[in-house]
Amino acid sequence: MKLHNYFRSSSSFRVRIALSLKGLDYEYVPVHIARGDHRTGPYAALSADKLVPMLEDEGERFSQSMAIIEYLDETHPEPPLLPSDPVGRAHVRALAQSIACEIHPLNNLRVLKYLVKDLKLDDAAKTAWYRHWVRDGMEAFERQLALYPGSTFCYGNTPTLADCCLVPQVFNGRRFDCDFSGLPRSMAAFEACMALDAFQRAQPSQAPDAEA
Ligand SMILES: N[C@@H](CCC(=O)N[C@@H](CS)C(=O)NCC(=O)O)C(=O)O
Repeated sequence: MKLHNYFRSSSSFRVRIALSLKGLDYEYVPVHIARGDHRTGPYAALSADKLVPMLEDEGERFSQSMAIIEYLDETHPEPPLLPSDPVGRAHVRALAQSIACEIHPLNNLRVLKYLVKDLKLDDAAKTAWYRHWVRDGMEAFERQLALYPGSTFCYGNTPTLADCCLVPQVFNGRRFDCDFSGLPRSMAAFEACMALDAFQRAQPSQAPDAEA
């Protein structure tokens, strides 16, 4: 398996967590998206959407982190990243999507670049935009967690797809000094994840292309 990804990319980090939780070996192929290598380099010819991550396995190329994680979960079922019952799966997917679909796309690299380059927002306005959508989305995430019984991780007592999304979002938000106060369930799940080796190994600072 080959994972085309970037150390700081939160979608990439989601997949690294899933691979790490499942103990799967893979070749790490760095794509420097901050430099634009995903749009112009050899990767652009490989990737239809010109986004990372992309997983190569069994002669196929898989895009979209959530689809990749579900593919890994189906092909390598242990430990499972989705509950065994349809109700649990729907809740976990909803939690994961509230980060992957409601927060992350608003703060993606190309969106931030568009705000600055085309709409002429200054750095302070761009950062305000970023922090606003992280805070707004995380408050919604916290309200959603409060609907479920107390648990160690986002949903239940083992990490799921929801935790694979939460942890990178917190890492990313911290780079922009986002406010994560008053989110007890979310942050307790984050801490529980970070107490596990699998999450530690997957974090950006441990990646082969990590930069200070
Ligand atoms: N929904 C996609 C998002 C992929 C994505 O946007 N990746 C970012 C890095 S986290 C990227 O490649 N950004 C490059 C850009 O915005 O030009 C997924 O979950 O994989």
